Amino acid sequence: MTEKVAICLVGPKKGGKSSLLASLTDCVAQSAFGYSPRLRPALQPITRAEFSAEPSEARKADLLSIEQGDYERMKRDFAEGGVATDTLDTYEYYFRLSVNGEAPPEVVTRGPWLLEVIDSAGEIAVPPDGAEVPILNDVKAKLARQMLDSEALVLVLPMVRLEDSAWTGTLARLLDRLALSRDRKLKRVVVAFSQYERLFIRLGPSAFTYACDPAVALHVLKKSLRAAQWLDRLRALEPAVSVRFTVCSAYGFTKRFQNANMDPHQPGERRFRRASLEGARAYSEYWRPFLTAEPMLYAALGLDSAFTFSYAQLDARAKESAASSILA
Ligand SMILES: Nc1nc2c(ncn2[C@@H]2O[C@H](COP(=O)(O)OP(=O)(O)OP(=O)(O)O)[C@@H](O)[C@H]2O)c(=O)[nH]1
Ligand SMILES: [Mg+2]
Repeated sequence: MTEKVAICLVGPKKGGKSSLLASLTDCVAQSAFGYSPRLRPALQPITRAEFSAEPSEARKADLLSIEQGDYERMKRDFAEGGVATDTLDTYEYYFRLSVNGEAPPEVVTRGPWLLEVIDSAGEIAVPPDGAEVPILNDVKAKLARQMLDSEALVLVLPMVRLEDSAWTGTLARLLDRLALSRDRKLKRVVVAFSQYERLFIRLGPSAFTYACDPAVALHVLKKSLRAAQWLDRLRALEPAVSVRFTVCSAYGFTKRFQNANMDPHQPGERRFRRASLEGARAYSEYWRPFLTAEPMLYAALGLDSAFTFSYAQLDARAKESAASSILA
C-alpha cells in the first residue's frame, strides 16, 4: 500500500541541505550508499499532483501535469556550484520510493512510499546565534507547521568543529521546542554531517578506502559530537523518536568537483569498489555522490545501513575506549 512520508530538512545556512537533496536520486541510482546492493531501492522525482493524487488517479495526474521540473532545476543549480536557498518561502520536492530487493519483512511488505521533502533557507529555522535575520512571519509559520507535520527530520550539519559554529544555540533551542510540542508527528531524526570528503583530501588514493570504512565514520562522528551541546536535547526526544547519526558527501570522491582525492593512478572517472561487499554490482559503482541516500532512506523507512549509528552505538564505543584506557 502506498504510504506518504513528510521529511523536513533542517540545518544552518550553507550546511548542505539543498546539495544533499540534489544528489539524492543519483546516489540511489548508483547504489553509492552503505545499504546492501541487494536492497535495490529506486527513487524518482514526481510532481506535486502525483503526490497528492489518490493511487488510482496517479496516472491521470501524470498525464495532465505540466509542472516544470523543480527537482531538475535544483540538480542543475547544484552541479553549477550551488545556490543559497532564498528565505521567501519553503520548498517542497516529491519522490516515489520503492524497495525492489531484499529487505526486512516489515519493509518489503509495505510501500511504495511517496515522499515530500521540505527544503528551506538555513536562516529560517537555524539562524546564527544572536543575529536578527528578517524573515516573513508567514514563512516561519509555514516551516514550523511543516516541521510539526513531518514524520522525520534530517538535520544537515557541516562537518566542522561544532564549538566554532555560530548556530549551535539556536539549534539547541529548536530541539527544545520540538521536544516540548505536543502535536508533533515526529518518529525519526537523522543527523547527517555533510562534506565528509573534506576530511580525506590529503590522503590521496587511500581517501576512498578510509571513507568506505564504517568504523572511521563512527570514530569521526564521536569526535564531532563530543562538543555538541545540543546532543542531550536530541536525546530527550527518545524513545518516542529514533535518532541516527551519519556522514555524507554530495560531492563524493570524483574529479567533477575538483576534489584532490581522486585516484591519481586512473585517468578520468574511476570506478570504486567498497571493501567487504562481495557481488558483481559492488564492483561497478561510481560512488558519486557518497552516502547522501542514507539520511533520506532512514528517514523514510527507518532502515539502518552500515553508516547509520544510534546513540547506543556511539555510547558502546565510548565505553570500550574508556575500558581500554584503564588497561593501558
Ligand atoms: N566540499 C563539499 N562542499 C559541499 C558539499 N555539498 C555542498 N557543498 C557546498 O557547500 C555550500 C552550501 O551548500 P548548500 O547545499 O547550498 O547548503 P544549504 O544548507 O542548502 O544552505 P542554505 O540554502 O543557505 O540554507 C555550497 O557552496 C556547496 O557547493 C560536499 O559534499 N562537499
Ligand atoms: Mg539550500
